[in-house]
Amino acid sequence: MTSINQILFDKSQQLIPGGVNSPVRAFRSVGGTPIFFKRGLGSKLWDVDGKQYIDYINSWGPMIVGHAHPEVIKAVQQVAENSLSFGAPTGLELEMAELINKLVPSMEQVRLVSSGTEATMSAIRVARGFTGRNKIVKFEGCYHGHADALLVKAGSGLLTFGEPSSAGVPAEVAAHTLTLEYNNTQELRDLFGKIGSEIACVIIEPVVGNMNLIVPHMEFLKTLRELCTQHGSVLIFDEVMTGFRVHLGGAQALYDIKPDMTTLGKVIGGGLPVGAFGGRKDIMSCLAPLGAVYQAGTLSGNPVAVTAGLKTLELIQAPNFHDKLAAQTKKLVDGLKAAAQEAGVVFNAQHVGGMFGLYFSENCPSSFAEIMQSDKAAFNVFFHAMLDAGIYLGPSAFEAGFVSAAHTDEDIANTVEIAKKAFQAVKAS
Ligand code: HOZ
Repeated sequence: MTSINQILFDKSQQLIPGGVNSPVRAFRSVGGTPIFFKRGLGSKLWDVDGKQYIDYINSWGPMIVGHAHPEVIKAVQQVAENSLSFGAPTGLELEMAELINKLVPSMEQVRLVSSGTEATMSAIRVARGFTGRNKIVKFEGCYHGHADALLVKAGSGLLTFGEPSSAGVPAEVAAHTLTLEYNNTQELRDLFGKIGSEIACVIIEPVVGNMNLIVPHMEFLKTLRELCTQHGSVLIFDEVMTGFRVHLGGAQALYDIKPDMTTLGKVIGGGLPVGAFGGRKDIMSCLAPLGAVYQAGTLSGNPVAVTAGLKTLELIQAPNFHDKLAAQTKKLVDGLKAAAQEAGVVFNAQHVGGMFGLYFSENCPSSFAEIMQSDKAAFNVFFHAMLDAGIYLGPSAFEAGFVSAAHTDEDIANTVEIAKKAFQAVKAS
């Protein structure tokens, strides 16, 4: 009998390009049919056919306290009764700005938007307006949303399809985007040495989560900070993924490096659409209505979305929240490494806080070139063996994974048990 899932996917493909509203969901890299979900609770998801999964995507990061957390749901229900949107200021937005400033003090001023893409696109416009320069620098394999200027040698869904740059972006627009290798300090020095005075900004994922998980070298991050300061370029940390996840204060707190601007998304909305960008007051003052850089949004600071974010941020300020999250993620990573070793499969894994990377390679990669050398075919066998047994991982060898506070010891132990069989399937493939 055809499953409800298959019926929905077949119909969706008639009306929605590829049957999905975001390409990373399409399973194109791993093959097979994307799972259509109906319900989530804590660490678990249930698909439309009633099958249960342990979720390691967590909506790509936002569900850090688990699905349908009762306090988040209650707060959203209560605020929704006062209207879903005003298109005018609310006290909730101020509360959010104060909280962001408290948790991420480099964000002296902040503006709320509705997605990570909006946040990065707007931050770049502000950086260009502030410096009066056009050139921007990004790193190969980093993904900063789908604004034209940023879809150059990008990660995430573009990597899944082996096309790191997008059609539809005029060459003239892409020409202002310069791309360097992640963790390559010499390339950075060389570029700044040549054209430092022309660089408006450098945007970076301080821990990369869009070409699997890549950890920064400290020397690389420190040099980046120094060069931006020397040359008057704005350093933008894209903490859409890492913000409130790798540490309460984001990667900038974890590594003690202060960017000029920061972009946020995912956790800040607790599962509803919220993004934010902010930073030094002198830079943010360039924004309309104070300055000449225009940026706007009908639903920016939406009261329901902001409430979900505020409640989530309240919950993650509980004592030792991030230590526990990191410890649980470590258990998963260590368990998977041991299971792979037992099965004799070439595999490695690592985590930063509640984010993890799984690699079918000897070492943990530190650049785009290295991650491209990992064994994608082995990942695909592993992915499907895990999925069949009810473990929901990112459907691509180039995505990071996410653990939530709702993942129990039992969840981790079950996952590792299932992985033992999945690694055997890899070995036999
Ligand atoms: N960028 C996220 C994963 N790498 C998820 C957002 C999306 O593209 O759907």
